[in-house]
Amino acid sequence: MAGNRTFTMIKPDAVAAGHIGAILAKINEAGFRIVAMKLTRLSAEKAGEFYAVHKERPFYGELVDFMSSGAIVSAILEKDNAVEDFRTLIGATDPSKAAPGTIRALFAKSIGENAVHGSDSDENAKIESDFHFSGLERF
Ligand code: 3AN
Repeated sequence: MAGNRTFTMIKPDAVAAGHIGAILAKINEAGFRIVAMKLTRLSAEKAGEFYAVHKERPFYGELVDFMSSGAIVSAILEKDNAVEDFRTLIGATDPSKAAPGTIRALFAKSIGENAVHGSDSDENAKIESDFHFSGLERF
């Protein structure tokens, strides 16, 4: 059975461009409830740990530099079928291939600076949520 929580980050490009409010509005309109949320910044070390699964990919260094380059919004979101439905809402990794109206089609600059993160499985949603939030920060 699909889980009902996913984890997201509004990435430094979208925060710097002033898109936090518009992206949160899309998330709420799509029926997600915000369980936890904060404005924060990842150190290079923490960004490297978060994206450790991509360590062997050629873009790993660029990804870590970018994700630690400025403030992000991290959040846990709740809805039936959360992981899959949120990935549909954000669109393809490459914004030029993202469906019209998706968050990445609307707000992302490039495949590297693509506005938002969304967990790719229930297992990773739990790991990523636990990386960013304690139990006391969830409502
Ligand atoms: P998604 O975020 O859609 O799950 P992944 O897991 O393939 O995509 O990639 C994780 C992150 O790595 C992406 N959100 C993006 O920021 C970055 N990334 C993926 N592919 C590239 C690439 N070819 N060049 C630069 N950065 C990339």
